Amino acid sequence: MGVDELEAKVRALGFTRFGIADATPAESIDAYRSWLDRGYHGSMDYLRRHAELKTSPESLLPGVRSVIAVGLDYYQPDDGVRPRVARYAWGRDYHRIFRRRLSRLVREISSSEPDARFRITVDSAPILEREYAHRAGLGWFGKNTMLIDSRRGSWFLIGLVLTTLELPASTRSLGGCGICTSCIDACPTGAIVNVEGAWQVDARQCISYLTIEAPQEADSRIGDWLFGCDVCQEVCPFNHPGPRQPDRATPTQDPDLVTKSALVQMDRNALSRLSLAEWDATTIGSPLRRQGYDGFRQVLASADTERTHPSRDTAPDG
Ligand code: B12
Ligand code: SF4
Ligand code: SF4
Repeated sequence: MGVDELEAKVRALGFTRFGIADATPAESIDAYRSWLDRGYHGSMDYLRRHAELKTSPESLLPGVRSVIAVGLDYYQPDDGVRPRVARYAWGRDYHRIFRRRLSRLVREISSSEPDARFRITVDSAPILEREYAHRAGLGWFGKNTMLIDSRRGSWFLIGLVLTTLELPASTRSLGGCGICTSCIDACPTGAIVNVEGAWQVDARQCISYLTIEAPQEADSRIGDWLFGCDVCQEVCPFNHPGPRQPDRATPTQDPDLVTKSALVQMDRNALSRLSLAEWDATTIGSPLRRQGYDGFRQVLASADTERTHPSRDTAPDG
């Protein structure tokens, strides 16, 4: 199958970014290890357990030759609801969206390539997703550690398909932050740290981790966030449209993302009345389920909706 045909299939499935990387070993494994050695992963023990597997995609799919990287843009303007939920979690769970669509992609490719083997990874598999997406041309690493595309910004999620097919690699993304430090200045908890000249996120300080992975009682660091955090993307100039980059921060039209789950639209009073049974019913198929009911209650009790910081989201209708 040719690359143009492959890209057409990927885009027909609703993905908005596409590229191919060679499946050679990870180049940034030392940076990853140094992040672990500093303890920046906090209680996410699986990240340490996976470290050896992450050295090469070969450990996930023996005989792998290529990595197909796809991206899904999810931006929507700030809806004013407080406490806040990070935008990636407004719609259906992206793990499910990617798995369903990528399984279909694999079936379609297999019909013309019956001997090829595949492995889909979305978020939790032991592979450095951003590195392979970078090598596939989807973006470069910003100081906030997000993968950023100069033309279209960083509001996109990543999925990979490892395959034994030999496909021509795309050109890597070029770009950089220059002298900008907006995300570092704006991060409410100082989670973006410089380690020997490179920028890393100390997850233990990151509101995304504090609200989703390790909720605690009375944690004032989380500000007005209920789930995740978008601050270091909201302030990034690459996420603001300009005369020559009108495609940045274009609101998604994807049907799986635009329909917001009910919990995302509730104010503090409505949230505090949610019983376990109601929370359970409301979070089916939503990323918010990962928090667990106890975590949700702890974060809600900690979230300070009076101490809001103004959103610096300058999307046209935001
Ligand atoms: C653990 C994790 C977290 C942790 C730690 C985040 C972090 N920055 O490390 C927490 C819970 C805090 C988190 C938060 C978020 N996450 Co997260 N997370 C992950 C996960 C599972 C692993 C990331 C990881 O390995 N971190 C360790 C550090 C060391 O990796 P790193 O910062 O990317 O560092 C690399 C670069 O520095 C790179 N590098 C730097 N320069 C160069 C140059 C070259 C040439 C190369 C090759 C490499 C390179 O080398 C390092 C190692 O690879 C990935 C999925 C996956 N399996 O990869 C998603 C992932 C990174 N998360 C994602 C998202 C969307 C988020 C949030 C925006 C969610 C939210 N709104 O709350 C926030 C963003 C916070 C932030 N600023 O990073 C997306 C990122 C998409 C994108 N466009 O970049 C991913 C890829 C999930 C996905 N499948 O879409 N996340
Ligand atoms: S997601 Fe929020 S807390 Fe985490 S690094 Fe970005 S701005 Fe800081
Ligand atoms: S806000 Fe500035 S420093 Fe941070 S990632 Fe964006 S361009 Fe880079």
